[in-house]
Order: sequence, then C-alpha cells, then structure tokens
Amino acid sequence: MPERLDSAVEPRLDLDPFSDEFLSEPYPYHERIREAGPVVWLERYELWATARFEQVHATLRDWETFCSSAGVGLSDFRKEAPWRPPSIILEADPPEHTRARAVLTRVLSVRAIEVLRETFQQEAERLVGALVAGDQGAKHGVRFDAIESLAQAFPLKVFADAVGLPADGRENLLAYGNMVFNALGPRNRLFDDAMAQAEPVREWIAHHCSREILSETGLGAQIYQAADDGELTQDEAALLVRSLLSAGLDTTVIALGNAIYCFATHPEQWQRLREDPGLARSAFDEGLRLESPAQTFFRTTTRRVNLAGADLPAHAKILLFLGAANRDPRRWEDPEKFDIERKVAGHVGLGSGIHACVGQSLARLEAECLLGALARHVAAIELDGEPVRRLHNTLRGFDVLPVALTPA
Ligand code: OVM
Repeated sequence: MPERLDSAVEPRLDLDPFSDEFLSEPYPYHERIREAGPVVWLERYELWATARFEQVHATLRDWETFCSSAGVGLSDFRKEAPWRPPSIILEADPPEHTRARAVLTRVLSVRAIEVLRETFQQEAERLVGALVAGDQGAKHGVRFDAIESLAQAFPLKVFADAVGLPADGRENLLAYGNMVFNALGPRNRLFDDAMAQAEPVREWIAHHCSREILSETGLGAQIYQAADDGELTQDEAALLVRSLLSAGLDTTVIALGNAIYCFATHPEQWQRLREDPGLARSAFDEGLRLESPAQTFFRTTTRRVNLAGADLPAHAKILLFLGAANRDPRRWEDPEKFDIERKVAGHVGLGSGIHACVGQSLARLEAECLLGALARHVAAIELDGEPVRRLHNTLRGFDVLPVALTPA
C-alpha cells in the first residue's frame, strides 16, 4: 500500500463502500464523502476516493496521470496477478489501448449499429406486445417481474443475436458479467459468491469468443475481420470478443431495470414519455445519471499529483464514485429528481474520456427501442411488491422488480 504523505490534509473516513449496508443505501454515504472534501482518504482500504463531479470527471479524463493498466478495480496488477488475462481495452493505456479501442469504436459506432435498429424495434414490439396481451382480463393489470421479462429478456435476445452467439446458453453471460464487475471490488463475500457462481460458465465464455462459434455477420465476426485486415492479432480479436461478452449484457440489463424502476416510482414522468416517446433515449440517460449502473471504478496514479489539494503519491489507487458525481449538487440542479427532460448530457454514468463506454450507442439503441415500445403500449406502470436489490461491488440494480402494467 502506498504511504500517506506527511503533508496530506485530506479528510479521513472510516467507511466501507463495499459493505452490504453501504451498497443497500449508498446515497447518504455518498453525501458524507462528497461533503467531507473533494478528495478523501478511506482508511479501511488505504486509498484515496472522490465523490464530487469535478474531480471524478477530471480524473477520468487525465489518463496519463490516472492510468487503467494497473487495473480499474481495487487490486493493483503491478502487485497482484489479475484473476484473468487483462482486458486489452479496459485495463490498458495508450498506445496499446488505442488500437483495440479503434476497432470497437468502429464496430459499435452509431452508423455501424443503425442496421440493427429495425430488428431491435420489431423484437421490442413483439416482447412488449406479448406481455401486454398475456393477461388482458386481470383486474389489476398485467403483473410480472420486469427484470426477467423485460430487462433480461430483451438484451438476451437482441444483444446476443447482434454479437452472433448461438441461442443455447446465452444466459451464461449474466453470471459472467456479474463476476467481472464484482471482481473490481475487494475480496469480500460478494466477490467470492460471484466467482463461485460463474465458475461453471467460464469455459463456455472462453469457447464462445472463438471465431468458429460466432455467426458470420455479427459484431464478433467484424472484430475477427479487423484481425484479418491486420489491425489486431487473432488472440487480440478473441480478447475483444471477451470484452463484448463481459461488459455488454449485464450492464444493459441493470440499466434497463433501473429505468423501469424510475418510471414505476415516478408516474408523472411515465405520462411525459407516453406523450412523447421520442424522449426514450434521454430518459434512459437520466436513469443512468440518477441510478448509475456502474457506481464505481478505480484508477492508479502514474506519478505524484496534486488533486484538489490532496497530495497523491505515484502508484496509488483512487476510487471514483461515478454514481455520487452524478448526484453532486455542485453540478446538478435538483440532483435527486428524476426528470426525463433535464439536460442530462455530461453525466459520468458511462464514464468520460478515452475509456468511456464504447458500447454506449448500442446500449442507447436497445433502451430507445424497449422504452419506446413500452411507451406506446403501456398506459401505466406501477410497483407490485418490494423490489429485491442485487448487492454488488460495482453495479447497482435489482434482481427482482415486480410490476403491474395497465395496457394502453
Ligand atoms: C472488458 C470490460 C470492459 C468494460 C467493463 C468490464 C468491468 C470489462 O473489456 O472486458 O467489466
């Protein structure tokens, strides 16, 4: 662990951001961290942290000082061996990062994925239509778990199809994604449970990164095409497919679930969306801001640096609270309000800078199609029982979200 410099004056806090208590209800803790100072020292893990928008944003953008190649979780890859070969895009810095990023930027660009829109729209109509029609006679509307029936069902179909995965076994992506993001935290019970649950699917994932398994036209095949064109080696192509499988499914499932939760608890915002389904895309972003699926990421200093008065030595880990930055009253008016018409651009729910979510256009396309279809077919959406939270070292979302829909 890095030594704390004698001159350091930043506030010291004795909180565990990876405890069940913190993760169940993080927002009061976020406020404590934000208000304690721009940069704080977390005694329990002996690291720096920031929960303010300005410092989170500045740190994300300064990749030369705050690097990713030592891992973007608590573990420092220079001191501890990573649990899997590092990602060549997430856990890399320029210049290595640049080549991998260029391929995924192109394959996942707004223009490249526009060809998926029609299929996504049809699938959203089919899924929502079937749910709404399923139980017409029910007195209290149509009742189901929105996580399983919407937030999981939709990406499991359209994202996995887009990548080019076979139909069989794709639900393995859920346990794998759960593990990859939990593994960014400390080796607590959540880490161990996620590892144990995903152990049986690790071989399936590795196998499904190979060219032979993937369809000839999907996103996976396009990554292998980049290797044929000399942009990547074949091994790098397999690792970039692994990145899609790691970060592309569980995240969107959680984000869609959180958006549905926000609407179920803010009926007037649902009515606004119904009046103007064109708001679906920015509504999704407002959900990302207010209930950020990726709550935290770490960076590691490459040199001694002063951050808002705190004197950080080289090779120090810093914990960035994205979810707290997205509710920082210094940046957002009425930060706790869910307002789908707010100017939400600039939130850090998908990061910022060279590592900002490379799949964000695909995620937004999924959300636009699913929320748009719901807006057209559902007059009202309400909670129908207690949601069950998923406690998770990085991601904030639900395991179960019981809802009742009134068909339009
Ligand atoms: C990857 C990857 C990318 C983003 C997030 C993530 C923490 C993994 O490239 O494998 O999960």
